[in-house]
Amino acid sequence: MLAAMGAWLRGAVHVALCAGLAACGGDPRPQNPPDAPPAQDAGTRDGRDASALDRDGDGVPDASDDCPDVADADQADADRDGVGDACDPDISIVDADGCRRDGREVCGNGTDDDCDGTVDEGCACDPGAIQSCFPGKPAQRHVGACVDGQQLCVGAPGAWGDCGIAIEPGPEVCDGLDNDCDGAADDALTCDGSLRCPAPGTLPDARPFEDYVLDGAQMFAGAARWSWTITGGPCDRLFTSQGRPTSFELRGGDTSRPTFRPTVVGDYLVRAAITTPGGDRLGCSFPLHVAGAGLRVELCWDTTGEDDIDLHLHAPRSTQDWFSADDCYHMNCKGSSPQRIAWGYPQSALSACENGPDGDDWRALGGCSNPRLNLDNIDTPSSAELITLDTPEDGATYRTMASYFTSTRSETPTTHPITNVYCAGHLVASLGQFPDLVPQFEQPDIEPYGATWRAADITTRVDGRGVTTCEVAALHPPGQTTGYDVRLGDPSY
Ligand SMILES: [Ca+2]
Ligand SMILES: [Ca+2]
Ligand SMILES: [Ca+2]
Ligand SMILES: [Ca+2]
Repeated sequence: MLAAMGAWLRGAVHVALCAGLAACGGDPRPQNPPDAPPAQDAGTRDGRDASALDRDGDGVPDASDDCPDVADADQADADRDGVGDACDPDISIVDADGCRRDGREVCGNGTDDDCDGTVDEGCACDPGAIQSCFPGKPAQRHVGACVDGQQLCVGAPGAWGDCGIAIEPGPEVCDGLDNDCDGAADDALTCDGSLRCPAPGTLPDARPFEDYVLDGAQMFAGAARWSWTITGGPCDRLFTSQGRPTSFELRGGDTSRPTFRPTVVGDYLVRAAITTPGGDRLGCSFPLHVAGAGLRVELCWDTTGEDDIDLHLHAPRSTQDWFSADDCYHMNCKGSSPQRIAWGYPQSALSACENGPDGDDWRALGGCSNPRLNLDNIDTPSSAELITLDTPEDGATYRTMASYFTSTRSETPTTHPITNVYCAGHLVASLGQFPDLVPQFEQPDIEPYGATWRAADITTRVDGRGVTTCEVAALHPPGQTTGYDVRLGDPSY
């Protein structure tokens, strides 16, 4: 999947480059090369002097600009053919590291095109959007052990934040991998082959609610002490920062064969630290993908275990109030719920849910409902809430909402919820993360519910192979273009 995303992103780079150049695939030569005789008519229809025109605004008049449609104030022309480097098809726009010679950062590609160490800086984005990114040199992206991270769009107007949980190029070490991402594994080293770390994309995917054994013996066969750590998505990072348990389990983290058991899909980063009896310290870092079709919405908050916040997902083509049959929530969407929603979606195979909470109830129902509330914080304290819809419709829009039900704290309690949207196993949006916290999300004891946060409208597209992609539109207070739509005691859609 990472490879597929890489191909997609490389495609995006190409499109963006073409959009940025005057004549991708056409004749890039300037209309008036610098050595051409002056045009007969130097005037324009509005009477201005054509010699003063400067279409790309780089300070060099078009008549003498070696790239009149691409800003290149320095007029660099390495091969001296009269066509500036910035638009010359004879010269690659990028150097050997993949860095752009014109110093331009191309937006929306998750690549550090200008090689200044930050990715897509100065680019507009929708707050809460997530994109794959790579903080190393562009030529190292998707090469060897290098793996993309993710960056979150924050603030208003939005700007891309740090590119987190990527695997960046590092010094070459004996591990069977290409650590410096130059295309050759263990190059310039003499290795005995005792350490073999998994290359990106070579491990089978994990699945929610299923045990996944990480086999250290495949990496290092000798006697050793082991220590494993796994970094998960936004909710797990929130829980970890607060010293709370994560949504996933890692059993036997000090053995050579630990078991990982995730609840939510997405990209995880696994690290194994190995200490040999002689005191040598070895290590492997690699991505592990937890796969899952369709749409998943996850909700967590910073006071989990003390406050009961409930996740809701609304049926498409309906504006019925929340807490109705058109709302998937704890009263009708769990295996053990007293009522059962009927949105007309087929059940998924039992294996998709029977190993999670309410397993006996799902088995009694003969399958996993769609959508379903897989995780309810009231049953699984200290975890996130999760709604799964394996079979979303093509072109349907689902609204997600968080409702502050109750708190064990005595004062008017405030909390900070995060809503994450995953499509086809990939995190595509995360709303409410620091520093864009949801304000005034509190429980002032308004019956029958306190604050409600309508987080996003998610429109799903399902292609001919059944693969879901999503467009996530964050919701704002009525009549506003920024901020969070938080209301008190209001069940309306
Ligand atoms: Ca940059
Ligand atoms: Ca870029
Ligand atoms: Ca190498
Ligand atoms: Ca290596």
